[in-house]
Amino acid sequence: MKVGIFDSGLGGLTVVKEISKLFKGGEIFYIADTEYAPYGEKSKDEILEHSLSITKYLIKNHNIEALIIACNTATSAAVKELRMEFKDLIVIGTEPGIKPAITMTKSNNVGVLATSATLKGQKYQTLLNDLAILKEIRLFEQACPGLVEKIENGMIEDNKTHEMLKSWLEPMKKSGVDTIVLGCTHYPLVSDIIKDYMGKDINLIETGFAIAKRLEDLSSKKGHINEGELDIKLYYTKDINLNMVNLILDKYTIGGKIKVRDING
Ligand code: DGN
Repeated sequence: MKVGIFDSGLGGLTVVKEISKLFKGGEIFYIADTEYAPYGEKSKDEILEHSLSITKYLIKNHNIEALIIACNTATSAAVKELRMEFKDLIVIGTEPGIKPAITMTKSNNVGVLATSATLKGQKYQTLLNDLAILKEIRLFEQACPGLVEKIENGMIEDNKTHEMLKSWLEPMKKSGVDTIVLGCTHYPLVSDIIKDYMGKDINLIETGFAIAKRLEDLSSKKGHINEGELDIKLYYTKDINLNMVNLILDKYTIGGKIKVRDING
């Protein structure tokens, strides 16, 4: 099966890592939309426009049967519209990991780190309204402006990045938060810093596993034979920090062959 995946940049590779554990023998076309990154502070309409054009490109040029929106921000802005527009396509979005966080927390204090667009988005707000149980949970929502840019620029170990994270996490630490939702697919790339500051017992909820499981289930229903090597092609729309790509590939064992290329080249 041919599967398209997109994110504003490299964050979606944290999702590909999980997919490569469960989904075998398919072809993955990953678009890192670096020309328009970051999505986090853009309007819903702008994000929707980019999401539509990437999906059209993936269908026309790569004949994809499934699309994964490996980005919380784009899921929030566009998943409904993409499902309506491309009815024959399997469309899998990134769900905020609030439900698993509620199951895991013992202190009932849960942190959510995400982009401003995700936190303001209707999808996230509706989820909170639906979860009446949240009345017993203290939620610490924190937008992280600038963090995606730091990660994309390979500045994870920069002092400023540590300082930013520390200032966002401090109120959570003081209030006994024991579970944090990483509500942006880039953030697992800074999970070591978060653990250093919050302590090794902190529960960090990533969203990649749930996506991988959904792809495994839906693709098998479509007759996909789940065996053999995974073939991954990563296309970037403007430029990409190759050091960062290599760092991610070194840190994570992504099963399969990966080729990185310019979408126009
Ligand atoms: N990885 C994207 C997400 O999950 O929201 C980052 C969005 C952005 O570009 N800021």
